Amino acid sequence: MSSSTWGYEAHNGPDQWHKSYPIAQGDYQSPIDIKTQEAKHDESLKSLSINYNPSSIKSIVNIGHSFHVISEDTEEISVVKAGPLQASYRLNQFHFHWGPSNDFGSEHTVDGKPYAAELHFVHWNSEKYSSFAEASKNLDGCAILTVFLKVGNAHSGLQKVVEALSLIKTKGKQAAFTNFDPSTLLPASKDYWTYIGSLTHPPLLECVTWIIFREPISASPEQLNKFRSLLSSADGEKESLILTNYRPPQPLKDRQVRASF
Ligand code: B30
Ligand code: ZN
Repeated sequence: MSSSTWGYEAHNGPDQWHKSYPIAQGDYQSPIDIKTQEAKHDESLKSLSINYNPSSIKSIVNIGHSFHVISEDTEEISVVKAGPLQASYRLNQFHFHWGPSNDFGSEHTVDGKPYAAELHFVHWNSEKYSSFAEASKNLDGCAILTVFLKVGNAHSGLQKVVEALSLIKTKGKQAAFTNFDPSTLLPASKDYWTYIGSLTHPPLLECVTWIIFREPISASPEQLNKFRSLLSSADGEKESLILTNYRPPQPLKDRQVRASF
């Protein structure tokens, strides 16, 4: 399997990735199942400082296995710091993971239970490194804020994202997506679990401080269904839908999940 052909199907999916990316079987892989009774409350965990700036959000792009909403490094940056973090981490993009139905599709699970989908706000340590690519080669390089999506009422912030999907139906398509406030997608409670892990798809680098909000946000079945209307094929190619793009939980090994609450 060459680096450009990994995916989420049986022949190139998560169970095959280790052949091209041996780190897939490493000691710090993500996602994991969060066993709530084994997570240890840590008094020293501070509350998070999230400073998202709507003017840092610039575009939305179909990358074939998912779509990204891109935050650009201008003078108006979006950052997260404090909590378990020792530096300020800059927002690079956010994206979602989903499954073939709304019954499952999250990457992390809680006490063995999946959510319908999972949102990742991807940040990199801009105090120590000069790009996401450089940061991702280091254990303290990345911080990913994670929000679970459960089936329920439609979400007004998510609706703006969902409505933009019709502009990027095929792989490689990009559209302007501006003046969106990412913090509208955060839950009310900022209680979180945290642990050290990896990017959840190739290159699977072990660079991530994961920060996972306990409280999910709601999304309607119609909003979730729209994720599965995107195509993994480019214009002019045989049409194929992005029906699933989650990696299942990996062994916790010698790691501890800490809780802020
Ligand atoms: S995740 O949040 O752990 N699912 C990457 C970033 C975040 C995650 C997984 C992977 C990543 O950066 N991968 C390598 C480069 N990317 C470009 C990118 O900007 O972010 C290529 C890609 O997907 O195919 Cu994502
Ligand atoms: Zn992700």
